[in-house]
Amino acid sequence: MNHVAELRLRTSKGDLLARQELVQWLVTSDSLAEREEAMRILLSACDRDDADALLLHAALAARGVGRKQNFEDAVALVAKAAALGDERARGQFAVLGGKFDRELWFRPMQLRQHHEAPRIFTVESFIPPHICAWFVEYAKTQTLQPSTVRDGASGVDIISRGRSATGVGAGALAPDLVIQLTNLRIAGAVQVHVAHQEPTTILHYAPGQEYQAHYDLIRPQEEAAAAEELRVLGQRAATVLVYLNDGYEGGETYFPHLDWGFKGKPGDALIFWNMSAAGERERLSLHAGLPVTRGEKWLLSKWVRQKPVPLI
Ligand SMILES: O=C(O)CCC(=O)C(=O)O
Repeated sequence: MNHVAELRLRTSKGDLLARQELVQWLVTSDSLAEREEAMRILLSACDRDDADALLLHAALAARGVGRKQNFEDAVALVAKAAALGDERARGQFAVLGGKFDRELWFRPMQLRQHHEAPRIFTVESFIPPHICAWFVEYAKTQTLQPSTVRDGASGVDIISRGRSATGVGAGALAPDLVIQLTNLRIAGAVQVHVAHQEPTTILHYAPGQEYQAHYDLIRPQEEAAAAEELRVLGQRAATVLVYLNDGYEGGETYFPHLDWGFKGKPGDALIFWNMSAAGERERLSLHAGLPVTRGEKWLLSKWVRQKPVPLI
């Protein structure tokens, strides 16, 4: 039995987790009939006051997946889930200020350029501190996993001493409107459609933890192992880092070839292009998260691909 057939069966037996996953698979299907089926299943669960369904619907409304994009609808769906007593929804609703604040999420941003090759920019107050706090709280409610790096020879993600932070991911259809709106703001900053984004990662560095100098792009010697990935997704064209807290020492993001580093205030963003505008690898994009020497560092990390990334 294929995965979707199995999810259908489990859903028919009342498995709510399977239903959420089934909706995600069907809503991203190439088949119109399956996308319509997804929305029928989801809307009927929303009508039954199912908070999980309402939060997933809110994420789809924000992304414009399976339905028309509408941010006011998205907030209304979160409000309904919050009124039902769902804790995650209450948290999202509170942090959103109970409304869709277009001024906050889509306000113009000032990119300050620091380097030409690679193109490196910073944005002050990219998101406000209370949204940063939301991300940190979100991560704290999840089980932080050891971060991984790509093994150049096999192309497989492995745990490495060179990347000692832990982290938690949130996929493209994460039922969290704050994450969805932040992704759209990131898309605005890099001027690349949100569909090109890899999942959001929230990284946590304890004292002594670091991310040693590395490239986010796939290097020539890794191309063979990553051939299929390159064909489907292209390179990691850009990296966006949003600093989520302060009060720690060390932990600067540092570019050794440029002898330049940045450590943002909570809500500041660092944007750098691993690929040049002409589509060449940026050799000087080598960068590191220097060891944290005191306190803890929380960071939102987003990689933006040259091609759209499957939603699930
Ligand atoms: O922690 C940092 O400042 C750097 C993170 C990083 O290099 C990455 O996520 O690619």
